[in-house]
Amino acid sequence: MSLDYVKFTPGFDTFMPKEYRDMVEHGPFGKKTTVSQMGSFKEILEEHPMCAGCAMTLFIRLAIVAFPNPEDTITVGTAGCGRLAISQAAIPFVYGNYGDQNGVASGLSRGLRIRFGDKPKDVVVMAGDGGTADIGFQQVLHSWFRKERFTTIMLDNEVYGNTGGQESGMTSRGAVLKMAPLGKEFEKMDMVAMAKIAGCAYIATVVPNNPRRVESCIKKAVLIAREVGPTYIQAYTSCNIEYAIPTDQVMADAKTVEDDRYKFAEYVSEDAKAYLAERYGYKEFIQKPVAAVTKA
Ligand SMILES: Cc1ncc(C[n+]2csc(CCOP(=O)(O)OP(=O)(O)O)c2C)c(N)n1
Ligand code: SF4
Repeated sequence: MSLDYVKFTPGFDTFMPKEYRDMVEHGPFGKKTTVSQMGSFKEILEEHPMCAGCAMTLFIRLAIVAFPNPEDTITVGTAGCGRLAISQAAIPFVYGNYGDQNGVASGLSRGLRIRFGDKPKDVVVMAGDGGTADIGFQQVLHSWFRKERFTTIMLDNEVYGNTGGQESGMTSRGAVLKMAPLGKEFEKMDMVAMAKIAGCAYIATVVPNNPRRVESCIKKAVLIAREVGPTYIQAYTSCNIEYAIPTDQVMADAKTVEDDRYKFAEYVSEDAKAYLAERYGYKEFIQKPVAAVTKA
């Protein structure tokens, strides 16, 4: 895991498939590519088997473009739709049992720190709302309380999409789904509040409509997790199949949901602000000098 792992092995370069060649020659490894440049470089995730128009796929694609050091990043996932795309990306992906992702990521992140010392190796979990808030809930919460330094991203499509439409803890109250025909009885879980109580150093809620915002959140979350503490991003990534959203209205739906109940919100701890300012030059977090108090 470094720039070396994407180089051609001497003697084999002429035999490598075109896709691989493109990735080495025109991929984002070792460069500072941004979402604004999408279309001008070979992306780490391009082809995938997700449903046409799936907003989750767009979000995953944006998230991967936003990784600050993709050549030094390992993604961790679990059962659910998202892994179908993440596993097609040209960076390492670890797949645990359903719900194990934050336990796996804890061990991986600790091991990488022992093995590579100061050289950052970023661990990013991406899992569905069922994997994060239901089946993996205990491991997610414990990784946060233990201050494990990696990023957790919930791909919140508010349903078990991969298994055909069961309600999850993140489904809104009253929502009717194929396998919840009477409507969900309980409120959507407040995972953001839980992340705050558990001591996450950075928390954000986003929708995929604003690629630059997604990029900014992912970058901050990954950088903060390197040294300060756990970080959490909750992304509304609608399931157009289970919620019957016509594919040409997926983005309009995301905008409506954002305005209605999924507003962009960001929490950055004081330690994380100082770290981003000092280490990475984030101007918005540079402390302004306190004006001197003069006695009359
Ligand atoms: C231990 C275990 N239980 C159940 C399953 C079946 N299963 C696979 S994906 C899934 C639901 C995924 O829902 P979510 O995590 O919300 O992700 P989505 O598919 O909606 O992205 C379930 C129940 C499994 N693979 N392993
Ligand atoms: S079932 Fe839903 S979440 Fe899964 S790939 Fe299809 S649209 Fe996306």
